[in-house]
Amino acid sequence: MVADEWQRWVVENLLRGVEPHELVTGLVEGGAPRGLAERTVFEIVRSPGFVTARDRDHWAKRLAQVARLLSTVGKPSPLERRPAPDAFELFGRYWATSTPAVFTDIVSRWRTQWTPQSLRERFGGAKIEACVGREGDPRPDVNWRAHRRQLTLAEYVDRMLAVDQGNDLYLIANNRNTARGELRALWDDVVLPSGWFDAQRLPHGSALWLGPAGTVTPLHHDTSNILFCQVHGRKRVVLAPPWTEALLRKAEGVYSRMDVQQVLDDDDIVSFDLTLRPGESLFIPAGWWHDVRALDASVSLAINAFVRPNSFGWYTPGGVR
Ligand SMILES: O=C(O)CCC(=O)C(=O)O
Repeated sequence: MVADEWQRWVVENLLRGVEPHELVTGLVEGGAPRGLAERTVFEIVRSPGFVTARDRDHWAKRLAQVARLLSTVGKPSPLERRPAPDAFELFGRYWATSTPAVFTDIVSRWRTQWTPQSLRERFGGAKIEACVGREGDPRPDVNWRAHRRQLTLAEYVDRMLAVDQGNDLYLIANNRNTARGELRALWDDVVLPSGWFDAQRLPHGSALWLGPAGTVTPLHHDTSNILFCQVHGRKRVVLAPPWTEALLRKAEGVYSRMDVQQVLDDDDIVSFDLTLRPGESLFIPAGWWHDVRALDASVSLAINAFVRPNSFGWYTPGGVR
């Protein structure tokens, strides 16, 4: 056999579809005696390892073609901003086609429009969990457990309002505050379109996001569809479809190591760059990549307790080894 790097060269070219006899010629031109070159290519082509790798490679290429087809044929038209559809249209037109959209009239139906101050007034004494000390950590969302602190909502809101701009403290989904008994009364305010959600599961199937201007949740995907309700302040959201190859290549866990600016600058990547204003709700289908930055002090409620089966925990392209 020739040196390892030449063997890899043979395998890579075979997988690209180059004919074995051309590879023999290539090895000979690279200095290998013809007999050795022929034996090397012949043994690689017949080896069980290569046969398995070729099968896997075919499968990956087929899936890559599906992704490419979706990226081109399935290029979404501009993101829709519209009043909330009925449940039939939500599930048929947006959910079933993995299409994000902004619904403009959901939060306005709530009995109270939450602000950080009004939450403090009503629930100031409630014990909550938040993440603090995030700025010293390059990956605070991955390492969120290390940043957990118990404090009262009043303490948290005071700290948050003392900050003009920053990503140091943030009350995030993983803090799981919506199911806390002391905050249960929040649910009395929330009025949702009929037939979309299972009311029983709302407290556990939702997440309160509360933080100053400047919080950043980097590019990631969820493993369920969510309705992201922006209650107070604005957030900038960049969205890209699950089948975006460049993001998939850099997937790690539920995150992608690709920089959001690169996504926006790359003309081959379909993306939406939107400002979610107070009162607007963004439907984010499972798997859609999103990067979220608060432009103002912000209160958001993300809900995934839909009436349809909505748990796709198996969807972890960034976990594939
Ligand atoms: O608001 C944020 O910072 C992030 C929200 C988000 O990414 C989510 O709910 O999945």
